[in-house]
Amino acid sequence: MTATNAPIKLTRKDFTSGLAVRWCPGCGDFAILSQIQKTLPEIGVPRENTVFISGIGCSSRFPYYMNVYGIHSIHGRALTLATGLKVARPELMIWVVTGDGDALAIGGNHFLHALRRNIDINILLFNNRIYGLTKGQYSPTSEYGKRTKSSPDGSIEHPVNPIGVAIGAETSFIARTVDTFQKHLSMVLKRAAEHSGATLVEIAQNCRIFNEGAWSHLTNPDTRADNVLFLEHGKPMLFGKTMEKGIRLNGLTPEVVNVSDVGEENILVHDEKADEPTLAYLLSRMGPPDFPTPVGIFRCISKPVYDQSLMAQVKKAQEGSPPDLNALYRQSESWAVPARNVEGEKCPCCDYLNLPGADECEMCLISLIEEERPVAETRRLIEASLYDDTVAVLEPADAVSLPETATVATAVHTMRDKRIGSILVTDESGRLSGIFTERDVLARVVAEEIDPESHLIGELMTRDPETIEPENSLAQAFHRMMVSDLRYLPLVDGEGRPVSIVTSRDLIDFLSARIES
Ligand SMILES: Cc1ncc(C[n+]2csc(CCOP(=O)(O)OP(=O)(O)O)c2C)c(N)n1
Ligand code: SF4
Repeated sequence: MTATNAPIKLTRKDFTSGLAVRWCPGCGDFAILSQIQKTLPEIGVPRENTVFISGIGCSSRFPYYMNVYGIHSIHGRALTLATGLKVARPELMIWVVTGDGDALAIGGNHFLHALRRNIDINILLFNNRIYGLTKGQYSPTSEYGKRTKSSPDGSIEHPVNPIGVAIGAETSFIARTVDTFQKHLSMVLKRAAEHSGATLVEIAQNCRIFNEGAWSHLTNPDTRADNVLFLEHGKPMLFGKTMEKGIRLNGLTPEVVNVSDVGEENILVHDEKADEPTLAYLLSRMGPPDFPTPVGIFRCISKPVYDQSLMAQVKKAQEGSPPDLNALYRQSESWAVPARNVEGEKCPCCDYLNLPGADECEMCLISLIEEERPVAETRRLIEASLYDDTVAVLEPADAVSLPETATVATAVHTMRDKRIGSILVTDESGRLSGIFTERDVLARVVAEEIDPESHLIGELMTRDPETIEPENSLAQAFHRMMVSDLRYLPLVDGEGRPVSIVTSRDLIDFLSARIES
């Protein structure tokens, strides 16, 4: 809780930014926004001490609509900003607005740690069980088998239960409410605001467009009484139109019973302050089809708050005598790094000056052992050549080119007669427009049974192939061929006209000649 009282009475309007709200008509986010704006004046923290921080998603647009400080941050990271801000400015009341994707997929790690650390922030998890902003992919809370754009055959992932995760992280305040349960939502918000430590409020939110009806069992007026269990501290867990049903514990298994059959004294009584989270966990697992879905405060316990403990440690450290940093640096775990000097091992390959006695170059990892020097020297020469020499040293064969209008038959005959594996293809201005290789002959002409006399190479060639220019280095030629898995690399002049062709054979011959010499 942040204990600063507002000097003047604020209203909902004071918390409304006036920016046009960009959610789809009927989106559950509207109801939540409206209720938060109505409830904040009752919570009574001044606007200048209130901050809303969000990640990315439809729900994360929330800070724009609030007339308080706000940060629309990056995907999954709202909790990291909130943590930093709370530690730096403990007097602020921080609300984090996050979606089920934002908090539980990309931000799952931060979610867990913010909760377990018990940082005094309030996390509002808008759970619509879908990625809304990115147009309807399944999320970590989508049900098994859910068909979406990213799971067309049905999701094969088991959904995560945010309340269960929060219990596992020993969260000190955990609640669930529903976007359209206005009074309930307001009550839960106030309780969260009062609480000292991390609070998680899961809000069942309807995404009108991509997951309409995900929570209709809770909101449909005809079925709601049978499907919702309102948790109240110290009260029996009753539900149904006339509160005729209840939850009883049979060993460690909850069951739905008729109150008239078992008597109200046998109905489980809710205890949000229980030391043991076991019952809260059992509740978190309840839901359709066998159980009503509990809403309300699952857990509200007291435990040390991270930011307060941290501040106490900082204060204590500041009160003590100033630390001797020099002594800290020089305690037994420190060691001296000898200065590099001419007696170090100079790498024959890259010239890096290694520490004396090094077996291997720290920079290029080549062996520095005497007997292995010739290998290192060869490698150095080859590397130097790759970077210093241009492709001209390969003396590549002159380009054999044909116009796009030549037939496939002509190209194949030319390749056979000249014993070459590729033809460079030119457009009407004589510039390189494509390449036709033996691979095209096999994969297109032979495999697809194309008539070579009636088809032109312009139809079958690879258009706009990767090229190289005479002044480019051998290393560039190697790189391009490797990355694009090429065996032929046309060499073109400054105008884009074919000059010659570099083949993988040329490069292999060059390398082997260098190694031999
Ligand atoms: C690093 C990164 N990855 C992915 C995205 C795409 N992206 C934006 S919002 C979102 C999920 C939104 O879903 P949710 O958090 O449930 O919010 P909703 O839109 O449903 O309110 C994704 C995957 C992104 N913006 N940034
Ligand atoms: S896509 Fe869904 S969650 Fe997003 S604004 Fe529209 S209805 Fe709301």
